Amino acid sequence: MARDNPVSRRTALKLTGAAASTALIAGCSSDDGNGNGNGNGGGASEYEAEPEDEIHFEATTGDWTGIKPSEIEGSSNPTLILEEGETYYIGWTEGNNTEHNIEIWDENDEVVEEYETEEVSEPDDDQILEVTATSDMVAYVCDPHSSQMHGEIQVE
Ligand SMILES: [Cu+2]
Repeated sequence: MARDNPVSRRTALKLTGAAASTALIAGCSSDDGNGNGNGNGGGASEYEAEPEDEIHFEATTGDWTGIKPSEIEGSSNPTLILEEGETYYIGWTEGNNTEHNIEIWDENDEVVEEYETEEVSEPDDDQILEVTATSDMVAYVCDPHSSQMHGEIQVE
């Protein structure tokens, strides 16, 4: 028993060290994100949409960059706050000659209803989804670039 104590204390110290450096890293990145309300030098990092809003993005492969409304102009993957049962027009109107689409996902990364578009390199009106907000919606995503072009949806 007496022999075990130093070992477990050392293990505990090691774990504490790892946890401490993780906390440091997390602290740094959250500072970057919160410095002036957004991390990207653009518009707001979240947007409480009005019913019937047209919410347009540029598909850049690296992210969804907000075009309109003006609150999200330049924002990278801004969080969209929607009201349950209200309708919004969400999509992309500019691209970078790479194939993109837009889909609305639930928490299991499944498309909600049929809120998805064809993959195209030049956006047209078909890349705007008419979305009636439901509580299972959690993200708007480009399927081929779902790790980068991935914005959060909150339905209230
Ligand atoms: Cu894409």
